[in-house]
Amino acid sequence: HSDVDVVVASLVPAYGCQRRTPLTNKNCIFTDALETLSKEASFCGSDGRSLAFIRAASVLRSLPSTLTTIEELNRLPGFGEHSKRVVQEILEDGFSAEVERVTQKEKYQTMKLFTNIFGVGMKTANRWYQEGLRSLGDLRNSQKLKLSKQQEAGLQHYEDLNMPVSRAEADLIAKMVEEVAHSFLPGTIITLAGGFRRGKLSGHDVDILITHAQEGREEGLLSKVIGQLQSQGLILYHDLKRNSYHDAFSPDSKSTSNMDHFERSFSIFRLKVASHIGDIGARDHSPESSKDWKAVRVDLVVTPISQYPYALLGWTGSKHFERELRRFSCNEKKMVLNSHALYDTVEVQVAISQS
Ligand code: DGT
Ligand code: MG
Repeated sequence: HSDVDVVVASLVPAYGCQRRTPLTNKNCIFTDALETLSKEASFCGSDGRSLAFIRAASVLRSLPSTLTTIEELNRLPGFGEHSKRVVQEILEDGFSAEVERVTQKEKYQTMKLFTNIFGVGMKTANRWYQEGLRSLGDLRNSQKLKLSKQQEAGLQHYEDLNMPVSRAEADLIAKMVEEVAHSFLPGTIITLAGGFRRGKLSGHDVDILITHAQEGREEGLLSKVIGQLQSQGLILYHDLKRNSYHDAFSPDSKSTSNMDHFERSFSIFRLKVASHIGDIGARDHSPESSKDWKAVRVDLVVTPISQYPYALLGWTGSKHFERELRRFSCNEKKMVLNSHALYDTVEVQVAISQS
């Protein structure tokens, strides 16, 4: 590397959380390809390989302009041989033959279809694939398949849930939740987190944080809010998880999960949308075309105000930004960051050894 290369490389910091990333990705052609390979790797159970492709894609997302030469690529951090080869292929031919091959694979297509169902993870999708199931129709018609309530809802609302949620729809849902929450507890603070908080114009779900300035007042609120929305016919599915913070941090806890421990509802809202009358679909008189609602995935997360800053940071995303922030905290600062707290591991060790 020349001195110039070293200077340019230092402009793109190694940790994803140290980089500014523009809202519009100028390098989709490369990042789409890398993300396909990342998915394919995760479908094969290779999480390390999957992450390597995500890392490379994240570096390209942060660039202010489209990559045009191999020399520029060589100056970027975070690229393994495989990712480099894929980008090089696209620079030369306009596409990657390897990626094309992957997207044609039956297993890739099926796993992608199945893991896009709410409630279906990699393991379940893979089991269904091994059992010979290939389509949503196969799942819907299978006699012996035992679906969880969540998967049933996911399958039932598959089309809606795989349509992007607009910012206007997300605002509407946040407002609905706020109104109901205020009717039970004035002063409740409702915050739209996730991709929308990062300025994205659309997303796959709506992430909402709920807190109150007075610690403890938020307890018990969520089930009342859900109950009220349910009685108004606005909830198609919901699964309430109670707060497990104290269980997780008790000395006999076996929890090693990265998930947080807030009280939370995984739900599907029934959102009223403008009627389709007047558009092309109106000529078709099937019941679907006159449907004036849309199923939308909503996550409601309740946090005590003392943990709210960490919850807000943890729920704003992106997933990769969060992963990098935690890696940075651990490696560079010797601190642990999660959605509940930030603490110094050295001090904790000292405290434990003194106690
Ligand atoms: P989207 O919804 O696809 O447009 O994009 P995002 O960025 O809103 O992604 P999403 O909704 O999957 O997650 C938002 C953020 O919330 C993400 O950075 C990670 C965090 N998050 C989501 N689920 C969990 C969870 O179960 N536990 C923890 N700790 N964080 C989560
Ligand atoms: Mg989201």
